[in-house]
Amino acid sequence: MEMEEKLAQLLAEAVKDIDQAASVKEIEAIRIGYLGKKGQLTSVLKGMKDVSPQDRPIIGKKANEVRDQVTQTLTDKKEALEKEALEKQLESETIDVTLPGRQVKKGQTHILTQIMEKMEDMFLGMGYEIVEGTEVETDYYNFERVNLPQDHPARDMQDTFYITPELLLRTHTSPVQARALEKHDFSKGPLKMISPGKVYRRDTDDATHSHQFHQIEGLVIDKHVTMADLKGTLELLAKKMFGEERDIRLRPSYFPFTEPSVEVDVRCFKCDGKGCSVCKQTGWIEILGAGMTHPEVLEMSGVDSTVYGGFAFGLGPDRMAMLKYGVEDIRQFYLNDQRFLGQFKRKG
Ligand code: FA5
Repeated sequence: MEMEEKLAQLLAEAVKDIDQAASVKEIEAIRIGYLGKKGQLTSVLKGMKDVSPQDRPIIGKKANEVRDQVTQTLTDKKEALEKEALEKQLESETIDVTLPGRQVKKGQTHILTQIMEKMEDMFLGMGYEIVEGTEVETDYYNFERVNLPQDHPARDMQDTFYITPELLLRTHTSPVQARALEKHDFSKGPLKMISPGKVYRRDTDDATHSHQFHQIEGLVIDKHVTMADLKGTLELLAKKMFGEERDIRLRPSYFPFTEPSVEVDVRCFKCDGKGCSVCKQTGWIEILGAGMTHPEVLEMSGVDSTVYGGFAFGLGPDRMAMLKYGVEDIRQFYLNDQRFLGQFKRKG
């Protein structure tokens, strides 16, 4: 029977084609080629009209079987191909959960920022406000307004990076005093401020000197401020930063913008006062300069020095961090070596 043979042949060819198919896309093309409207099965079935009526049901049944078989073979192959593709993909994306994870390196606040924030918190708690200054300053504010006129010999105390004859990198945070004083309205109450920031000097770098370092300026101006207030404030600060047991000393000094002036030293952490290379054999490390504000500084800012007075200080947070954490060389703070900086993780 010719029709039956054609159907059997079609089935055999279809199975062979399906077997050779390498992708789901090819499977779809084969399905259309055999079972689609214009497909091979349809064209074979066109021959039904020539089949005798009694054979038609048999051929019809056979044609349905062929359709079902081709469909089933297509479905099986498609599933097999899909499974294969999925396995390939899974294999390429396999995660080895036994591999040790890559450590994520977390940064931390720089130790100098930490120590400055600690001091800021302390002063904010005592009612001080924080005033910002700029690192590029005028000669006028950096020197003249803190009682250091041109050619004053004390200018040599701070070797300066000049940008132009009038502009410089500030050598200390003291110019912020003058800027705050001239802005402050004393009819509204006293001035109590601190100003943290970077300063620059043409110092030769060594264990305790850096050409760029930090200062925190402090200024308190009111009607009845005394040297005892300054001493109490500095002692409180030193005890808070270094603990009760670390010795400090106040030593008479000279600054053109304060009279009288003092410097505060803390006993060397390395040699405990015996003298070593860190403290340059003195047994002490200087951490700040301070004094009672010179009347001239107040007058230049338009403040009546017969009514108002007070104290000022300039802290060196770099030196304080050295003392607090036993860092033997100030330059360590500026090398950006994570092995060093990573030791100072802020707690809480
Ligand atoms: C001053 O700069 C004054 N303006 C401080 C001051 C302010 C006095 C207000 C009175 C009233 P001096 O040069 O001593 O002072 O510096 C103050 C502190 O900065 C020093 O005690 C020290 O801790 C720190 N310091 C000074 N030079 C360096 C440096 N090259 N490297 C690191 N720290 C330094």
